[in-house]
Amino acid sequence: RPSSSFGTIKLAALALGSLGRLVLCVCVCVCSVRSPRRDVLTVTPWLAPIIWEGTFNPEVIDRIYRNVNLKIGVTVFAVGKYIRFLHGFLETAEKHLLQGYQVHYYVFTDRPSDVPQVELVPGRALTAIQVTKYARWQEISLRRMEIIKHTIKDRLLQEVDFLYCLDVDMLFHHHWGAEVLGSLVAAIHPGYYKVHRSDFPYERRATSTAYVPIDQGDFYYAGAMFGGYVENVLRLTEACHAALLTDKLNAIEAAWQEESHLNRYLLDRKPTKVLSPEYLWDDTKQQPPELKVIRFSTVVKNYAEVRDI
Ligand SMILES: [Mn+2]
Repeated sequence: RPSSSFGTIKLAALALGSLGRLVLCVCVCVCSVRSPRRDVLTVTPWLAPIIWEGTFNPEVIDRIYRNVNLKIGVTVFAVGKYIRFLHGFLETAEKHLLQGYQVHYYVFTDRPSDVPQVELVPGRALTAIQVTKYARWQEISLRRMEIIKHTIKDRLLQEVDFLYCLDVDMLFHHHWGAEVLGSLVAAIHPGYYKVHRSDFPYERRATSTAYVPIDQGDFYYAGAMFGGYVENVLRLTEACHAALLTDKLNAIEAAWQEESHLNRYLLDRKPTKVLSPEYLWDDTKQQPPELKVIRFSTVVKNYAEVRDI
């Protein structure tokens, strides 16, 4: 409790003269690190930080990461009607996503010529990569892991240090910075951060490779964001793609497709950093008091209309 005892120690230090000033100096150094949030969980049982507003100092973080020439890749899928979300995504990303860092967007789309012209901050780049449009949105979801995996092997291992795979039907509203950088990073799904794990929408059929028994699970992670070192994202996408293929051969589709497989994978390979729902919110939900900021959230849309590609 550094802050509560601080006043007493300060008085004692004044009374003690020069020795006291030394004590005071040590105390101030200790006091400059404040207790993190008490109203939310800020560390996982395996000691990975859970990132909430108030748990980090962006200036300290930038001093660590800014001058080491990091290259950060961001993938989005803008297939079929989802291309309409790309402009808002990019425009808000240029204001809030990893400002001051070298970010390279990789946009997977069936119509590269429709990728909007958004002015990028110097040092940032965008590459459109042609992909096939499939009839069902579930199929696109199934293909994402495969496409990311191939793209990492083809070029991203050479081009980026970190890779973050995001949904495109989202907008940035607030700082989404270098505090997200980590070895293997996932975000808690905004719908399930207060829910008991037995109520998580994991795949519950043992015949699926995404199966999670009712008494297991840490968090329910959102499929709309995963990232980390590019090598770790390669391992993740390889494992999820293999699991998706096995399920396909067995004619079973996990409850939430790639999100189910991502959750299964992260049960065995714990993320080294977990993002709170500030980093991935759902605008159809009311903002609860513990959510001090909404950094990135879904665009409210008509799912039936937009998924009918
Ligand atoms: Mn989405």
